[in-house]
Amino acid sequence: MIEHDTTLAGIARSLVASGKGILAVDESTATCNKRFAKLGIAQTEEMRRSYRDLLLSAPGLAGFISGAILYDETLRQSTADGTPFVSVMESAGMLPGIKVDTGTVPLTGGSSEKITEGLDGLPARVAEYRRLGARFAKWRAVVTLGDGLPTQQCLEANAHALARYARLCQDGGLVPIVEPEVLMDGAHLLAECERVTEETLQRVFAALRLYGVALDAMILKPSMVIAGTDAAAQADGDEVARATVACLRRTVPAAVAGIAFLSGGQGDVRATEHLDAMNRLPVAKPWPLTFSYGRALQEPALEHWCGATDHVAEAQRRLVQRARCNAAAACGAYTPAMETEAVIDATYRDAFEPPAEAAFETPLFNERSLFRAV
Ligand code: 5MM
Repeated sequence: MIEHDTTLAGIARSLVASGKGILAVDESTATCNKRFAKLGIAQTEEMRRSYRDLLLSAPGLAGFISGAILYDETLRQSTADGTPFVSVMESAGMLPGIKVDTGTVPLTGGSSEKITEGLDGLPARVAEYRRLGARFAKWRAVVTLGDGLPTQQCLEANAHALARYARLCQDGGLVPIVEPEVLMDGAHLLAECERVTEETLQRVFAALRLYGVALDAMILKPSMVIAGTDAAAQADGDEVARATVACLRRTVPAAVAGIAFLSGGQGDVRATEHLDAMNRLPVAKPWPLTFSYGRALQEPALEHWCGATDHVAEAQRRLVQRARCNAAAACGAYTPAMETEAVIDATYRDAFEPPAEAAFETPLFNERSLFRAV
């Protein structure tokens, strides 16, 4: 029998285990309905349940996915035969997670910047989610780039909310995923995204320290350093990889259990290529670099399914295909040929061959600097 490390640090390590990543299925009802509406899928609780059933029950998914982040509604739902999703995940070896923020609102009256809410009553919700089977949580803050943006108030308020959320989760027995997303919307160049991402992460880690969050029992979910969607020039994959890893090396302590990127609206294959390029870089990365994608994992499956029962098996295959490509990218072992190869079985990931060990530079952070031991 396999012994699992059920400490918070052990759960955090399992989530970023080699060759695995996290599936984000935590779209709120409004977001899920918006995606369904675009494809002409009925926006009902039963259709949302059927869709999440398709995803979480996909054969072979657990070979590449360590855990899935769910929304409140989904955490309480079951498969068509009445088996709770939480049980389905546990039996397959995937950890159930839960989004605990309640969404964003304007930072101040008339502001175009956002603050994330959900701290009120959080300890009681954490306790309930834990009873329901959740083992980790997620909170997303958003940072908008633009003329005079982001403001100091936005960065500071969101950093403190993220840190307080993370501490409350650890106190209540959930591993926090800390997600500060620098949005891709806008015409900013890569260098501007890098400057803002660095400042955002510096403030987030200062706040995490202030709140005594144990770094080895948390996961960072950042956006990649990338030019805005409307930028005059888009950086290539190698530039994105170098800028992102350099920014993380300047800001993220080595003690953090792992880094699992969001995809943020990048195309699915592009998100895979960027993750792969980062893992191939011959520089020291003191944390595992993996994925916690939503759209970049789900889109091919959702677009094929479109609500049709007889499309379920192929939609599941498309999800597992994307999961497999990203799991390979998390080892720096993705190849474009994988896009068309059949997924043989869940153990196929054992065949990933990471690139030959390069002569790594001296790590920037080679000491474990835990803020707090759990
Ligand atoms: C940034 O969005 C998160 C990651 O998904 P992508 O890889 O698609 O960028 C995602 O987990 C997001 O937080 C959830 O979808 C919840 O979104 P809403 O808007 O419903 O709170």
